Amino acid sequence: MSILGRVPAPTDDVDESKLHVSARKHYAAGVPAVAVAMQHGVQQMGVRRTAQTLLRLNQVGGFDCQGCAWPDPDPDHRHTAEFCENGAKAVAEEATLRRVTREFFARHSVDDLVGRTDYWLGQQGRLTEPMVKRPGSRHYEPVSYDEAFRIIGAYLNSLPSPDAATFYTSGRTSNEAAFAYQLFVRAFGTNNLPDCSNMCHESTSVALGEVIGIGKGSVHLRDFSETDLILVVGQNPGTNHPRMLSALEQAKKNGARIIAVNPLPEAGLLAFKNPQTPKGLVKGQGLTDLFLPIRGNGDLALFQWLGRAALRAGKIDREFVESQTSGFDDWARHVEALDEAEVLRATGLSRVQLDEAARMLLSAKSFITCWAMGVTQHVNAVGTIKEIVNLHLATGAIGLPGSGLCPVRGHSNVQGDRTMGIWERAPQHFLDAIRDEFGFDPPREHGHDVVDSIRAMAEGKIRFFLGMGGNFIAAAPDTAVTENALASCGMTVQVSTKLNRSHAVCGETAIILPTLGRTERDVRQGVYDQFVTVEDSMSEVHASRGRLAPPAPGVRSEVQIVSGIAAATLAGREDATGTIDWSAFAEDYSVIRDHISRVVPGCEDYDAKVRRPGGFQLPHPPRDTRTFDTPSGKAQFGVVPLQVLELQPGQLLLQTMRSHDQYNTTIYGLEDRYRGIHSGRRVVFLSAADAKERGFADGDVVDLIGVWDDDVERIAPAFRVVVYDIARGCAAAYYPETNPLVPLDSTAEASNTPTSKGVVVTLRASTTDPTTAERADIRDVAAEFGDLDADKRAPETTHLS
Ligand SMILES: Nc1nc2c(c(=O)[nH]1)N[C@H]1C(S)=C(S)[C@@H](COP(=O)(O)OP(=O)(O)OC[C@H]3O[C@@H](n4cnc5c(=O)[nH]c(N)nc54)[C@H](O)[C@@H]3O)O[C@H]1N2
Ligand SMILES: Nc1nc2c(c(=O)[nH]1)N[C@H]1C(S)=C(S)[C@@H](COP(=O)(O)OP(=O)(O)OC[C@H]3O[C@@H](n4cnc5c(=O)[nH]c(N)nc54)[C@H](O)[C@@H]3O)O[C@H]1N2
Ligand SMILES: [Mo]
Repeated sequence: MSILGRVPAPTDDVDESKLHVSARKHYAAGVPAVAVAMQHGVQQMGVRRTAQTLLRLNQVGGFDCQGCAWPDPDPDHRHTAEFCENGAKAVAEEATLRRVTREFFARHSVDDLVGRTDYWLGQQGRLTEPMVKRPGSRHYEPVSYDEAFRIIGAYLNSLPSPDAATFYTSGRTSNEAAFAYQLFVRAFGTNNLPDCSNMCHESTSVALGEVIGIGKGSVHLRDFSETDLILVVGQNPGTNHPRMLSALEQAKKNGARIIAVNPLPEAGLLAFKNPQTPKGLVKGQGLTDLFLPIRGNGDLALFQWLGRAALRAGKIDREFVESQTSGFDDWARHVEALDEAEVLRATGLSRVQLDEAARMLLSAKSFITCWAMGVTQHVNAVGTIKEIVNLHLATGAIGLPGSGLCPVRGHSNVQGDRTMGIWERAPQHFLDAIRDEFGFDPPREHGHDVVDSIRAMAEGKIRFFLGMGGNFIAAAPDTAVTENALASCGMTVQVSTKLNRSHAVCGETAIILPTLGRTERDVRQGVYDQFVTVEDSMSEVHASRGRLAPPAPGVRSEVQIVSGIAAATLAGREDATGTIDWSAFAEDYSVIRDHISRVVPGCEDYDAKVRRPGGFQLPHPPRDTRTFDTPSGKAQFGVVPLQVLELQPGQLLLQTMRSHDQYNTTIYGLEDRYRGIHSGRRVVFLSAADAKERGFADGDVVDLIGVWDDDVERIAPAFRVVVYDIARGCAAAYYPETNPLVPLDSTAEASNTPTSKGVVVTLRASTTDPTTAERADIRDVAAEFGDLDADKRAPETTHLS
C-alpha cells in the first residue's frame, strides 16, 4: 500500500485557483461570527434543528459544547446563546442530517476511501450502523454490534499478551464512558491507554504534576474578573476558545491589562467585538495592552527574564516562598546568571519590549498566565511550563483571588478523561483503588502513550488498536510511519460519530462502531434518558444531556459499546475480572458514577453532586489552600537550562496550527478569515524578510522540506507563500496537512509530546501547481449536497433572535 503517507490533503478537493488572501482582521467575533455559525448550522441541519440545538448549548439541563474545554459561567450568569461561532460549527458537524449507510460502503471500497480527503469523508455525514472489513476483503459490510463485540473479544483473547493491544481515547468521551473504558482495559490486562492529551497538554500535566503536585490549572473563572494582569501565551483564543474572549473582556472592564505572547498577531488577541452586546464592549480599544511578537520557542527565555525582573525588583513573596516552596535559592541563582544577549536572541524581542512586559508584571498585584499549544508542543515545553510556575511561586501568585495558572485545554472532556483514569501512567494509588473496588489487581507497569504505541505497532509488538473517538491517523505525527504502523495491525476498531481517515487506513480486520454524540438523547428501554458528565479546564464537573434523536435507530452510546466489548472479552474469566456487571453499567450510568465516587479522588458522592445545577468543582490543593501534594509537601522551583533553538542558514521554525475553520482533523471549510485566507488551506505564512532572503515573493508556490536527523525524506508539497506579520525565522502552516513533516522521534523532553510547533524546515520552489491537481472530491460533495463554497455565506447582517 504505497499510497500510505501521501495523505490527500484536505485541500486536494479544493480548487486552489480560488484561494485568495485579504488583509488580516484586527478583531474577532462580532456579528459576522454569529452569521457564520448560523449558516453552518442551517447547511448541515436545517433551520429548525439549528435553533433547537444551538439554544441548548452550554445551558443548565442542556448539553456541553464539544467545541472546547473553556468553562461555562455560573448557572445564573449565562446568556441565552452561550456559544460561539466555532462551537456552533462543532455542533452542526455532529447534528448534520447527512448519513453514511451500508450502500455507501458497498459503493466505496477501502482503497477508494484511502484516496479521499478527510474533508470529503467528514462531509458524508453520520455513521449509522456497525461495519466490518474482513481479512482479504476490500469493502466494509454490515455487522451487528453484538457480532462485532464477539469478533473483537475473540481477537483480543487470541493475542500473545494484553500488551499487544492499545486503546486510544480522544477527549470528547464522557466521564462515565472513560471510567468504564479504562476499567475494561485494565481488567483485560494492560495500561496501554494513549490519548489525545499525549499530543496536546501532556507537557502541562507532567510539569505541573511535578512542581505543584497536580497536573491541572489553578484558577476559577471568577479570577478573570479580579485580576490585574493576564498573560496569554501560545494560544489563539479567538479561534480555539472564543468564549474565553468574554472572560478577557470582563477582565478588561474591571481594569485588568493583557499581554499577548505569540509569533502571530492573532485577531482574537488584539480586539474582540462581543456579539452578545450591541456594540461590543471594548470601545475603541483593543484587548491586548502589550503584544510580544515572540520568536517560536522563545517563551522559556521570556519567563526567565520576567523571573529575574521580579527578583531584582524585590517582588518576591518571601513568606510564601519560605513556608510553601523549595528550591528558591537555586532558581534565583540560575536566573540571576541569565545572559541578556541569549534572551534577546531566543525571544527575538527588543529590550524595550522585554522591559515593558516586566514593568507591567511588577505593577500588577495579581496575575494569571494562560497557555496552550504554542507552549506545550515544543522540545523544551515541560521546562517552559516549570519556568511559568517559578514566576508564580516566587511572586506568590497562586491560590489567591485573581492569580494562578491557566492551561487552556483543548477537547471538551480531555481533562475529565484523565481524571477518570485514561492515562498510560496512572498513579499507584488510583490502581490500588481499582483493586479495592473491583477485586482484581490491575497491571502496574506503565503503558504506551501515542508515540510509543506507534513505534510498537511499527515493530509488530502491538497488533490491535481501538480508537474511542478521534482520528488517530490524521492527528498523529510522521504520517507515513503512522499509517504504515496502523495498516500493519491485525485488527483496528474505531468508535466514531463520523467517517475519517482512520477508517480508511486500517488493519487486516477493521470495525467501525457508530456512536451517539453529545447532542443526542440516550434512551434506555424507551423509558428514561441517561445523562453523562464532563469536566472543563477549571475542574468544574457537570452533567450533559442531549436532546436530538439518534442519527439512526439502534445507534449505541459509548458506554454501551465499551460495556459490550468488555463483556464479550472478559466473559468466562474465572477471576474477579470476569464478574464485573457490564450490563448494569450500560443500563444505568449512575451505577458507574457510584463506582467513580469510591475510586476517583475528589468524587465522593459523585452522582448527587453532578445532579446539582452547575455541578461541582474538583478539589485542587494549590488553588484551594495553597498546599502542594508533592513528595516533599512543598511546591518545587525548577532550574531549567536555557537552550536556544539554533537554526542553520535557510532553515525556518515551522509551527503547525489550526485555521478558523476546522476542529483538529475535521475541516469545516476553507476560510481562515481572521488571518485573511479564503477558499484554501495550503498556505505558508512567512515574514517579508524571510521570504525575500530566500528569493520568494507573496503568491509563490513552495514545497516544505523537513529537516531531521535521519534519512527519511519528509516533504509537504505546494504551499502558497503568504507574506505576513510573523516573527523572523518562523513559519506557520495548517495541521494536519503538515503532519508528514513532524518526525515521530521529535518529541518534548519528559512529556513525549510531538513537537508540532517546532518543526525545522527549508523551502524550495515547487514544481507542483496547486491549481491543477485532481479535484474529484469537491465535485462529488458539491453534486451531492450543494456547493459548500464560502461565497454563499449568510449576509453579515443576520441576527440571532
Ligand atoms: N475551533 C476550534 N477550537 C478548538 C480546536 C480546533 O481545532 N478548532 N482544537 C481544540 C484543541 S484539541 C486544542 S488543544 C486547542 C488548541 O488551541 P491553540 O493552542 O490556540 O491552537 P493552535 O492553533 O495550535 O495555536 C497555537 C497558537 O500558539 C502560537 N504559537 C506557536 N508557536 C508558539 C511559540 O513558540 N510561542 C508562543 N508564545 N506562541 C506560539 C500560534 O501562533 C497560535 O496562535 O483548541 C481547542 N479548540
Ligand atoms: N501537526 C499537529 N498535529 C496535532 C496538533 C497540532 O497542533 N499540530 N494538535 C494535536 C492535538 S492538541 C490534539 S487534541 C489531537 C487531536 O486528535 P483527535 O482527538 O484524535 O482528533 P479529532 O480530529 O479531534 O477527532 C475527530 C473525530 O472524532 C470523532 N468524534 C467526534 N465526536 C465524537 C464523539 O462524541 N464520540 C466518538 N466516539 N467519536 C467522536 C469523529 O469521528 C471525528 O472524525 O491532534 C494533535 N495533532
Ligand atoms: Mo488538543
